[in-house]
Amino acid sequence: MKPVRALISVSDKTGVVDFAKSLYNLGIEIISTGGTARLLKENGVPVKEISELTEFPEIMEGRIKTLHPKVHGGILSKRDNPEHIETMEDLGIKPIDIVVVNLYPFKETVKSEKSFEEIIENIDIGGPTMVRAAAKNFKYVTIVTDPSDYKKIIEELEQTGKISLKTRFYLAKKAFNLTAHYDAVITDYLFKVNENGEFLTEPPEMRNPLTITFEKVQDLRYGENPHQRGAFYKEIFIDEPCISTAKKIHGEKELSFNNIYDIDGALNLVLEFDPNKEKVCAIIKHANPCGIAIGNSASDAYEKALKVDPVSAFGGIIAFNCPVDENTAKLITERFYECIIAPDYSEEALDILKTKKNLRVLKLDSMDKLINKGETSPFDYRKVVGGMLVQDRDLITLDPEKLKVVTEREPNENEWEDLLFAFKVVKWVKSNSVVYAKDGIAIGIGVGQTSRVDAAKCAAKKAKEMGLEMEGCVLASEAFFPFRDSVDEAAKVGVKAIIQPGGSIRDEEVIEAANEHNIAMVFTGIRHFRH
Ligand code: 93A
Repeated sequence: MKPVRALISVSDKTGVVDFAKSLYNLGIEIISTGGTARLLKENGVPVKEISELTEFPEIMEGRIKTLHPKVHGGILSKRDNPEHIETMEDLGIKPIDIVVVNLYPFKETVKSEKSFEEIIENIDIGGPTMVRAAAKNFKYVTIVTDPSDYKKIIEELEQTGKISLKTRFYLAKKAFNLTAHYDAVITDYLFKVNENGEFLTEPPEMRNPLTITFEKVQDLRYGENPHQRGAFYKEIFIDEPCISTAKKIHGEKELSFNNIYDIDGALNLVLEFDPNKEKVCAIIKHANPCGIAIGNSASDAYEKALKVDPVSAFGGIIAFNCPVDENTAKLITERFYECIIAPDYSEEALDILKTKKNLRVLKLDSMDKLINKGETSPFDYRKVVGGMLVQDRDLITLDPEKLKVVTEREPNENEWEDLLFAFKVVKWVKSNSVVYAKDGIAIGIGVGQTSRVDAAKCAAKKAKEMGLEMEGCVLASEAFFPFRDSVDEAAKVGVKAIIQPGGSIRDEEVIEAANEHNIAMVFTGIRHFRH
């Protein structure tokens, strides 16, 4: 059927004037609400005000504009149902064939930090009601919610004089997608604030369904492998320093699925360290560090991190918790890396990094949030086939007061520093993991082994191969030692202090081993499995 009447009510007014003009030129009557009607009239499009159709004024500051049986009857009626036709004739309801609506900008209002009252006012009621009604009645009605569809609609009308059922069904699906997402965003926000609109400091409830909303940032060339599709979504209300808040300031190639995953691993790691206290550089491969060190400058930290495993560093991701200067940039461009991420770059550093066409340079925008411990993404999701595991993120940090020395020997001051550094590092290494550290450098990193003792052996083997001096180093283990074997291995390579959660049924045997080797051992009481 040829459409005769369109109702246009849009907050995002992009392209609406041309669209309405074209509809009008095709002989379609235009009905519109306050602001939309005004804009169309100003641009010479003949428009009927909604109040003319409803014979009822827009009231309560526009809260009630289209919530009227003459609007909803016009949208929801079955055009071939005699009873509906009779009701329409009796009550003077006119059919509305095309509904063009997009909603109050709720998300944008939250993000622009407006008052709570204004945010609540931007919960659209009349808009979603029309969108859902029109989408439900797709058999007869066309619902247009996305300005990027305007062109397609006009083309179809010009070519065929009507909108096909196929197009109407496609648009109806988009419409329900919009209202479902819109309500999810409102729910996400409301569960993050209290009744006065202040953000909660605790993570929200794990509700069913989950109330966290995401929006697509970009489609990716492919997923983890070329035969898998991939896309990157960001959480809508999160602003902490993370890959989704980082800005790419150089690099021709798009970030890949694996790049984004690795950058996330890198960030988790370097953001453990307060940039006001220590400068840290981490080099990441397959989401695990192959080098990390504290330095007295960015370049010092980088050079020390690189020493740990320059072979694995090839094609890796480098992350800093501090600004990158010219000297550091020079050193970095001597080798091949995929991406670099840091809170800032000096102008000179950026010029140097830009000479590498394919090096993606990312800048973290919200380091202040880290320092102030601002809004954080509450959950960690792990997909399993047919379901999803959800847990709180592992954001716990060590309380130095609660650390317990369980051996005869106490760590000395340097060892303490290395122990705390190593335990922060091991937290972000895939389990089973063991990290050896000396003078602020993770000299041996044992990654993702199926036994702890193998993690200890691998890390030591690598450190030796790289010619790194292990005598006097410390060891961190992300979970307890089930047996004394790892302690015996540690003793062989010159470990003088160990940090681990404790809590094994064989803790006594493990402590005895440490005492035998005159190794100091600290229990943290906190485990950091990372699968
Ligand atoms: O305040 S509402 O919830 N009540 C309504 O009856 C209503 N009808 C349309 N919001 C309502 N709308 C929304 O107004 C639309 O969804 C659209 O986003 C906006 C367009 O208003 P205007 O034409 O005055 O700019």
